[in-house]
Amino acid sequence: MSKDKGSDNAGVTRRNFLSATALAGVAGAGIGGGLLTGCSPKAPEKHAGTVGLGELDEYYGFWSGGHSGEVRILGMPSMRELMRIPVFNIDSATGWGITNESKEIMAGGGGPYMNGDAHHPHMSMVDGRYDGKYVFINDKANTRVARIRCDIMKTDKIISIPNVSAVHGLRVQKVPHTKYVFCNAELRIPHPNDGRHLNDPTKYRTMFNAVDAESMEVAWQVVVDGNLDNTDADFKGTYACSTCYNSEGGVTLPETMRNERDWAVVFNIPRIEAAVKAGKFTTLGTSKVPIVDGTHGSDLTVYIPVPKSPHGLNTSPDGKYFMANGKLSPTVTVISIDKLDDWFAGKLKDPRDTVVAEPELGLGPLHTAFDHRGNAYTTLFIDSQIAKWNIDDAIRAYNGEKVDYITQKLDVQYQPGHLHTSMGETRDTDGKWLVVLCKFSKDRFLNVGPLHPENDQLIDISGDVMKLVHDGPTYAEPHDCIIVHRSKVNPIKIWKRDDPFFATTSAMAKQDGITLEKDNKVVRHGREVRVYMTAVAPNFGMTDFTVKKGDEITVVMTNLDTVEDVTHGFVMVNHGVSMEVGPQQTASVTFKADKAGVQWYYCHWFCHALHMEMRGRMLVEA
Ligand code: CUK
Ligand code: CUA
Repeated sequence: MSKDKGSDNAGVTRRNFLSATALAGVAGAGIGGGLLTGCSPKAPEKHAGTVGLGELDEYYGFWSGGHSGEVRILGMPSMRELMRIPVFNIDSATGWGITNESKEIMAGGGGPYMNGDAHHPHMSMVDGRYDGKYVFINDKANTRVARIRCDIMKTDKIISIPNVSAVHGLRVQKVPHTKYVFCNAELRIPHPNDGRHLNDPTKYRTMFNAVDAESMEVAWQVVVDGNLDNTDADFKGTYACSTCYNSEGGVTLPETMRNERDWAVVFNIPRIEAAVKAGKFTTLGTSKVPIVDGTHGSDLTVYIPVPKSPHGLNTSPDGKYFMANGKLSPTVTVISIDKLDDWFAGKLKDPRDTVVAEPELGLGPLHTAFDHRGNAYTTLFIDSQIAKWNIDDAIRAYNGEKVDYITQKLDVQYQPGHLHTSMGETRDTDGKWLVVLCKFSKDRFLNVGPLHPENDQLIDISGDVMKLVHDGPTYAEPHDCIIVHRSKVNPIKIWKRDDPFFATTSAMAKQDGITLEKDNKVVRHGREVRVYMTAVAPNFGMTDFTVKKGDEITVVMTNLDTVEDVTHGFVMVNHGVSMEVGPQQTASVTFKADKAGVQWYYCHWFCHALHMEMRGRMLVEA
């Protein structure tokens, strides 16, 4: 699969386009033309030992950007960064957080916030397999969940989750399809949080949340005991399971560390849905979201005691087990999903009867990943190692047999958090690649000052032993990633004119009697001035327009180019304004004309040999 040469796009490439247009007659064509045409590939060299120059990767990697607030797309296994998708952050290049279209999406999540803390990117599924439609991601910093449309690779929805504080663990429902996005609110807050309670921990609660994946509305919330950490769903559509620490119900660190055991909490989805349907719920404050009680004694949940402060929660792709990673205990607790059926049918006395193994792996187990051969791979944060172990052997050992379930320990550099195998959270797990997201790089790279990069390492797991093959420095902080076969993802290359991404702007133009695909006009509504402009390389449809000082200007730009990769930009100098306008896209930005005189605007996205000349003037009359 990774043998393709160059681009697999039929039709016009950027290079043909340039040679076919205005290059003739451009003095010094070497400036623009040379830049774009002078890169003739040499004989393929191996990149990361895996993918040759000009060859396409076999997988898309979707990487969380942690507290940078973004999502990144990497080509796998080369680990080349292909794109950044701004989500919760402000982005100068694309104008995310600056354009009207992105502001409308960001407003859905409350705020305005300039930051985010993205941890867990997960793709929507049908029958336990990626469907290529959406990637969802949490924002721990501002209690939000965002959705990325994978056809355009842009964020299209951001919502804030009511009644809770700090959304952390996030996973999708896998079967029958992603109806819900499950997310854990981590920090406990008083219910109601009205300023009366600080030091009464009995008033503190957090909740497990289900978001409708299509409408992006919160479907329901479940009150729990303790603090929720990570979560995952089964392959039946019946259960989700979350790690849950602070069984003590404390609010300070010493208080939350007292107990030897905390829990894995299992949520019975059909029972929760039935309770909501039957009206057995409450609401909080102004929110209308149904809240059901899942605390101890509820028949909607079961609290399975697991060793001290568990962290990662992973479902094995054979659908048999939930695994709670011990963090402060050297163990991973393996919970049988079949036995959960027995528990909810009233056939078991003790929630611990659902546990079928508890292998001891090393210090600081945080997360576990899987291949299709019955192996599990667990990060050991404190030991800086990956433990590869056999699930069936661990079960036999738990039943008293003398078996060595650990087959290999591999040093990684250093302190790994999440790890992920290719297709590893789906039925299509293929056991080829393992990526380990290490929190510290220490001495692995050139010194770049006190702030070090992190280190995402690539491990070949196709053979009997794990082999480390690549170091990948990363910027803060890829907690988690998914590795999706490229056959599952199929983005468009040129925008569709009726894309809902800019529907609000199109509707505004229509009201103004504007045809975006051809008009270059200024429409004034009092002090509100709308400047409708087209762009075709290397020209803006309007090279000057006149407004009055104090006017509020909205520039609406439509890129009429139909050539792949010809993106224009718009920067109004000294106005803090920039935006990306892709082929056939409309984008808009609003700003105040608060400086009299000639104000230049220019295209900041390299589009043509005459890109530097693509500019115009706004005259602001005093
Ligand atoms: S968490 Cu960061 S290493 Cu947010 Cu999934 Cu475990
Ligand atoms: Cu248009 Cu650069």
